[in-house]
Amino acid sequence: MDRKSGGIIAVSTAIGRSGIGVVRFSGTADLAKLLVSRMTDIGTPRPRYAYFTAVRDGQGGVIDRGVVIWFRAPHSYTGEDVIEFQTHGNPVIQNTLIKVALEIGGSSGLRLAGPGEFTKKAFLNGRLDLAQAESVMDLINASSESAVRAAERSLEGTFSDSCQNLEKLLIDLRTNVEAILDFPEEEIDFIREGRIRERIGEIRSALGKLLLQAGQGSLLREGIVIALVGSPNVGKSSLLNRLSDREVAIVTDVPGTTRDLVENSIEIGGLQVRLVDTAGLRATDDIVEAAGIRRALSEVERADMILHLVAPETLDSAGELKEIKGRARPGTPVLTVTNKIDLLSEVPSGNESHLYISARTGYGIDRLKERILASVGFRNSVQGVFTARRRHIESLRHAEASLDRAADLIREEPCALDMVAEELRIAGDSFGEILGEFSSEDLLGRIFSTFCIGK
Ligand SMILES: Nc1nc2c(ncn2[C@@H]2O[C@H](COP(=O)(O)OP(=O)(O)OP(=O)(O)O)[C@@H](O)[C@H]2O)c(=O)[nH]1
Ligand SMILES: [Mg+2]
Repeated sequence: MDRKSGGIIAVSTAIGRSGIGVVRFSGTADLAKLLVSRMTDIGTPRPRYAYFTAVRDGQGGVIDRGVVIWFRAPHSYTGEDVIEFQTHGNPVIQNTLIKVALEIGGSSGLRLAGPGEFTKKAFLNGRLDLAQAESVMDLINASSESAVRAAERSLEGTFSDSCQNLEKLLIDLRTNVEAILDFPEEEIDFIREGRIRERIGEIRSALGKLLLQAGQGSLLREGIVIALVGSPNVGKSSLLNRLSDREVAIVTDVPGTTRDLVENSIEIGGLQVRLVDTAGLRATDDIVEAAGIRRALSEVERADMILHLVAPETLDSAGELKEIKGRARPGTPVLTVTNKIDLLSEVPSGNESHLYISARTGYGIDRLKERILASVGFRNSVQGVFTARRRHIESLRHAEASLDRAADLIREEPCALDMVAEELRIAGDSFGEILGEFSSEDLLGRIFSTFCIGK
């Protein structure tokens, strides 16, 4: 436990005026007792009892009246002694309360909490693993009901349990392989080798399922960014407006209307999508337009998906498409969309990577939405989705790659069992990284700095 600091304190509810506001303290039992005795009328409180009391300024004056609860270590959110001061939700009251607490406890090491510090303590004291700690913030930030449910499942430990299970299976298997290595005099028979191969296969397929769920969870949590790019006047801004159901961007028949990036967030079938409309791509001497085009191209590099818009009259769409694909991150889906199809007498049928729409009439828009979801692999129907982060997906992919190498190695003749064991170890470590069994201060810093203060 973090004994060096006496404790931390912060406002845990949203800053502003509200019916109730909570100031939370976490720290040593001594400091908790000191604060309760100087700042409340409770005397010696029973843990987890809600006391209605005056909250005092240390000189006997009353700051406010409210409910104070004391959670004794280790039965608290952080695993330390925690006090919740539930007063009226007024920043002046809360700041006064904190100022008084700091005056009383400052010499015992009480200080203001940093972002996510309560949750970091909970992690360091073993109340949560790292994946669960991350899901606390995901739960607070979730912007749809499915995202809330997914974050809740992660916090409950659904994701962590699966990771722990796979980690354990990998350790067991590696122990087996190492046992064979330790007794080289005993011939390795097919049966054992065949069994190892089988078990690698089993773990691999469980991991595949976990990756699918985690991928959905990560999409739910993070959403995607879609860039609308193409020549001037093809209807990029019109499509942005159509998908947004309102006039977000200016539309005119003057080529080069859009110059800056115009963004709007929408939801498609439960997926958060940030649409970015861009300046039409063309050679230009206009410095403002040229700056806009540079922004458009750098948006192509950032986007998770690109809609390459063309119009029936567009001449060189192949060259443009090549440039776009060259700039996009590898693996980014690029969908070509021919707009203004209402101008044609006959509508081509299109295929997986080429759709025909009319931003004006709305033709093909539903199909476009379906294609968007399919291209990024989003299926709202996957069961038991939990939130996951890119960091988790990366670790799972590492584990997957190691398992695939192990599966290849075991098929070779003669079989290098020591290398199989090593790949199994690497795969197992990937799960340890997700759960935070060994994590650098650096990683922890990065994770918790994105939290809000008071959580
Ligand atoms: N007939 C028809 N006209 C369209 C359609 N979509 C857009 N337009 C027209 O095409 C012109 C250009 O539309 P914009 O949405 O401004 O095109 P843009 O690609 O954003 O153009 P820039 O911002 O200049 O790059 C406008 O006059 C629109 O009304 C469509 O589906 N059918
Ligand atoms: Mg435009």
